[in-house]
Amino acid sequence: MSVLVIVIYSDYKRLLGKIAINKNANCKYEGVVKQLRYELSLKKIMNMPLRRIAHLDMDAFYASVELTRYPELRGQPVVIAGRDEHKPVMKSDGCKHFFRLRDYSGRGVITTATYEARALGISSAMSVMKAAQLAPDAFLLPVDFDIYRHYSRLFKAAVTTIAGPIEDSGIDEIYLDLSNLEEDSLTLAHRIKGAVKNATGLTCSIGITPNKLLSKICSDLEKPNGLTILQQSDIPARIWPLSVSKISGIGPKAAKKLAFLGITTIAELAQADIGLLQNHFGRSYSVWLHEASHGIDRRPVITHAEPKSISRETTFERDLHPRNDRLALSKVFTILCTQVAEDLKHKGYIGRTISIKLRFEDFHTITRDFTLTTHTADPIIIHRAGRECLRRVTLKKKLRLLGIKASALISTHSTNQTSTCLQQELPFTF
Ligand code: DCP
Ligand code: MG
Repeated sequence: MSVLVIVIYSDYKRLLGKIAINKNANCKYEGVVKQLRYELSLKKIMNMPLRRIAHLDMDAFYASVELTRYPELRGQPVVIAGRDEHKPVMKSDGCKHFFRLRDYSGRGVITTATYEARALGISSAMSVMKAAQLAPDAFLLPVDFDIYRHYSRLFKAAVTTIAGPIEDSGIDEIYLDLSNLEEDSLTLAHRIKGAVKNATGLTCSIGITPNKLLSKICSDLEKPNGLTILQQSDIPARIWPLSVSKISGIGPKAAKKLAFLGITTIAELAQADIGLLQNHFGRSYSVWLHEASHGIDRRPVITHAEPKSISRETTFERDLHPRNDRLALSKVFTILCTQVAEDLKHKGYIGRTISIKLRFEDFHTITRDFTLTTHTADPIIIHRAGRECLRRVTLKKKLRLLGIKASALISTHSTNQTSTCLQQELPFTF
């Protein structure tokens, strides 16, 4: 056995091939093969500089923000999903009346829920009506994006004071490259958590590992208020037992396809035959799947990413008919265009390609683009471009969703084009 190991270590890639050929003969060295595959992947990344990457994700973000203004709901099952009409009402005795899930009727979906509500089976993206069946007495609060954006800015600024520039990867999550900081990971994590708590009153969960892929998995392992610090060598024990769906980039469709191949855990994916994967997923995704399962991810933390597009969309309470509900539709269309224009101005961008997105009652979804001759953040020009897109769609079926997007963005800080394009009457290409 010891001789075998020496040989293997001298040329393990070739030997792995040989052992794999004998696989069907119930290879007695299966354990060694597994370990070697892992060693091989370790070797691949050993040539890379060792990094220390953190992923931070706020706990039950929208719900936790709401609890800062309604502290009397702490410890209760609370769901964030309602419309404005579900705002708490002040009663004559000075107490607030909160709505419950059983008061809701409509087609909305849940954005998030407190951990107490999750214990009752409620989760993000579940329909509110379904949640109401599970927990009719849970509290219901409407969504208020402005306050979530405010808290998002607060926690991101607080982290920056400790860890420097961040990669903004969503309203409640960021990546940090801690490689050049001197303090140990545990101390840094506690300082970051303290700064977030001071700035917002909220808790977050942090994963610290050699790369973004592993850190994203780890920030979720001990939620809420979690902290997971992991080395590459911890992968077999901590990562491999998890479901493949824990890997960001393996969505429900891919997970289902993998399950069909008998692969449900990351360990099974790590041991899967790459040829088999390629037959079902194509070459590049299979290589990525293989590397991801071995905890390999070379992506840098990008601290100055420019947004590719800015968009707004809305799902209607009931499906709207293009002709019979024309007034309501054009009102929503105007509001969306105005919101996109405001978002562009607020974030300091102007866009050149305007797109519409339509989802019909049968869930069929289409998009149409229109490219202007100059960049803009003007709601009227965005509206006209959007209407140009609409003219290219046959509108017969009822609509479920409408969206507007501005892309091909440039920053107004790097150009003085805004004033020029605002003066133009109709900057369309014909
Ligand atoms: N969100 C949403 N719709 C979804 C998922 C999330 O609107 N389907 C919103 C509400 C969440 C926020 O995005 O508060 C952040 O999403 P997360 O997935 O990080 O979920 P939470 O922060 O709510 O909970 P967790 O503690 O699991 O991170
Ligand atoms: Mg979160």
